[in-house]
Amino acid sequence: MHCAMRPYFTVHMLVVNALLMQLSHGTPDLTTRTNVCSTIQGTPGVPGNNGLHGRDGRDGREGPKGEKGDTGSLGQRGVQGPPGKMGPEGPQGKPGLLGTKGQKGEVGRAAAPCDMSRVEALEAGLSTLQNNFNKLEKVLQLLQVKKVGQTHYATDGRVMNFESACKKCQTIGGLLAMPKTEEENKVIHDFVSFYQNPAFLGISDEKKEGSFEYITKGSVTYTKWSRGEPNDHKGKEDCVEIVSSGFWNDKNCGEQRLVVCQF
Ligand code: MFU
Ligand code: CA
Ligand code: CA
Repeated sequence: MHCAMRPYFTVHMLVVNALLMQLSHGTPDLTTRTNVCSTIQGTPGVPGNNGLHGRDGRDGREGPKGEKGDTGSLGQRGVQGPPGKMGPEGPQGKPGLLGTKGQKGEVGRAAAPCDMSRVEALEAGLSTLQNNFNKLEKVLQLLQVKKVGQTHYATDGRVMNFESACKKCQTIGGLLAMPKTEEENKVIHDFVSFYQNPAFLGISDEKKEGSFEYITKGSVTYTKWSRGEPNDHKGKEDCVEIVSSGFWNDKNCGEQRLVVCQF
C-alpha cells in the first residue's frame, strides 16, 4: 500500500515546482518598473541571465486510504488433527479355535473303604442269577426250535386247550403253528413224535361249520386230513390236531394238546 502512494506524491511535487518557476521568471519585470521613477533615463541594459533553480517543495499531505484489496488466495493445508474419541463396542466375535491339550492331572485320591454289605448283596444277587440261568439251560435243552424258510417253529413240550395255546403263542410274539407245506408240516410232526403228544394247529371251523380257516383269517390253502376227517364228531369238533402219523384230525377245542408256536 505504501508503494501505491509513491506515483501520486511524485505528480504533486512536479506541480509545486512549476509554480515556483513562474514566480522566479516575474522578478525581472519588477526590476524594470522601479527604473521608471528615475529622472535621468539611461540606455536599456542587457537582460540578465536566468536565476538558479529553486529548492524542492515540502512533502505533500498523506493521501486518502486506498480501496479494499481482493480476496487472497487459498491458504496451505493445515496439519493433521488429534485422534477422535473411541467408538461403541462391536458385536461378539466367533468362537476361537480349539486349544492345545492340557497337562496330565495329578494322581487321584485313594478310594473310599470298601462297603462289604454292598458287595455281599451283589454276590447274593449274582448267585440267584446263576441258579436261574442253570435252570433255563435245562429247559432250553428240552425247548425245540426249527426253521423252515423264514419261519421258526418252537415248543417247550407243554400242553394246553386250544384257547390257552393260541393266547400263549400270541403273548410271546408268535402264532399257533399253521403249516402250509409238507416241509412245514414235517417239522411239527417231529415235535409231536418227540413229545409223544398230538399238537393243536392254528386252524378251526368255529365261525362256519365245515369251513376251516386260519386264525389269521382266510381259508386253508394246504391240508393233510386223515382218512374220514374232518367228521365233526358228535358235532363238537371245530379245532384241528396233528397226530402221530403226521396227518390231521378235527378235534374238540377243550382237549389238551401240545403247544407249537411259529415266529
Ligand atoms: C374219530 C375222530 C374223532 C375222535 C374220535 C374218538 O371219530 O374223528 O375226532 O377222535 O374218533 C370216530
Ligand atoms: Ca366242526
Ligand atoms: Ca374228527
